[in-house]
Amino acid sequence: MRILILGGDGYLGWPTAMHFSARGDEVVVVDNFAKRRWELEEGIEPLLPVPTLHARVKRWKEVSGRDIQLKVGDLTNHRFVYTLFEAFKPEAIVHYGEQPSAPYSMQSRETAVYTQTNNIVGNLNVLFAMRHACPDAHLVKLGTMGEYGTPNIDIEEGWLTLNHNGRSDTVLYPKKPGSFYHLSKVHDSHNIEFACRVWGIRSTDLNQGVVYGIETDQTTLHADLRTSFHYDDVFGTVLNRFLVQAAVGSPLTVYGKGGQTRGFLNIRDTIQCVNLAVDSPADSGQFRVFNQFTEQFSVNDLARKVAETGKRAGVSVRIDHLENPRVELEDHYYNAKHSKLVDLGLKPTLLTDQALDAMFATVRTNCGHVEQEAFNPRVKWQKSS
Ligand code: USQ
Repeated sequence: MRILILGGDGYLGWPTAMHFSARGDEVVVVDNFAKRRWELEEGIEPLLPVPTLHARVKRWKEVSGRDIQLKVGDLTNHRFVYTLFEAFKPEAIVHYGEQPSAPYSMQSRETAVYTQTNNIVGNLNVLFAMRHACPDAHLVKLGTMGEYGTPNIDIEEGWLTLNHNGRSDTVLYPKKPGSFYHLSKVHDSHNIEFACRVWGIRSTDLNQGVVYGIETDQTTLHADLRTSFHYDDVFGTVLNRFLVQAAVGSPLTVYGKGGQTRGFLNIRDTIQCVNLAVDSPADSGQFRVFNQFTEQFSVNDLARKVAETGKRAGVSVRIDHLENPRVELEDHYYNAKHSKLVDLGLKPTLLTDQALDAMFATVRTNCGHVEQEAFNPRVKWQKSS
C-alpha cells in the first residue's frame, strides 16, 4: 500500500513509519520539524537525543534494507500539500502532523492561535488535497479522547443517538474539551465529518487517550532508530513524566487531588490500532470514530503504580500533590466505550507490573542528563491572581 505519514519525525509518527515500512508498504514521511523548534523555544530536550529524520531514514535503510521516502514541508502551505498528494497518490494517509500539547497551546495568545491555525489549516489542506488528488484514499486522523472532556454521562465512540421532544437523530457526541489544543482536534473532527458527508471522503478519527512507553519492535533495532521521549511539563505525558521523576529521586508531580481519570495506551498499541484502521478502511463517505485506549486510570492510580515499581527496584518514591495548573475536574465520573478497535482485533498491551518494571529499567539506564527543572508545571490555565 502507498501510505503517507504526516508528522513522521514525532514520538508516534516515526515508529508508525517504520512499522508500515517493515510490513512492505511504500511509505513517505512528511515533517516540517516544527516540534524541534518548539523544543528550542521551550528550552527542553527529550530524555535521549534523537537523530535527525534524515539520519534515521538512512539508518532504517541500513538496518532493514527498506526505503522510507522523506519530504520536508509544512501542511499549512497548500501548494506543498497538493504537490505531495498529486505525486504520491496515497491510498492511506496517517495524520499526526499537528501541535500535540495542551500546555503549549495554553501559554499565550500566540501559542493558542498558532496551535489552532497550524492544526486546523493543515488538516483542511489535507482534506482539499485528498478531494483533488486521491478522493478514494482513507484518512486515518489522530484525534484525542480529550475532545469529549469528562462529561457526567457515558462516552460513546464518536456518535450519540438523541431523543428530543419525541424525535430522534444520531449526532456527533457533544464535546467539552479542556484546552485550545484539544479544541483544535474538535474543529478538525467537524471539518472531516463534513468532508465525508459532502464529498464522500472516507475517514477514521482515532480519539486516542494518553500514550506512554518508549519502545516498539522497530525502535529497539538500533539506537539511532529511537523515538522522542519527553518528560518535561509541556510535551511529557503523565506516566512518562512519573517514571523519569521516580528514576532520579524527584517527587511525583500529581496535579491537584489526582482523581483525574483518562484512557491510556502503550505506544505499541498506537501502532497496532493505526495498523488495524488502515487495513479495514472506512467506507466512502463514512466518518468513523474509534476511541483508542486500552485501560483507564486516575492520576493517583498511576502515581501509586510508579511508587510500587520504585519499591520493587529498591527506589523510594515520594508523591507530591501540586496546586493544579490546569482547570479540570479532579473527581468525576468516567466511563468511555472503547470496543470498536477490539472488535477489529486489537490485543491490548496492558500496564502490568512487568511492563512498568521494564520501562522503569530503561528510563533509569538513560536518565543521566535529566533536567529536573522540567518537572515543574510552568503553564497555568488561568492568569495567576
Ligand atoms: N498530570 C499530572 N501531573 C503531571 C502531568 C499531568 O497530574 O505531571 C495530569 C493532568 O493534569 C491531566 C492528566 O494528568 O489530568 C493527563 O495529562 P497529560 O499531560 O498526560 O495529557 P494531556 O494534556 O491530556 O495530553 C496528552 C497528549 C495529547 C493527547 C492527550 C490524550 O499530550 O496529545 O491528545 O494526552 S487525552 O488526555 O485523552 O486527551
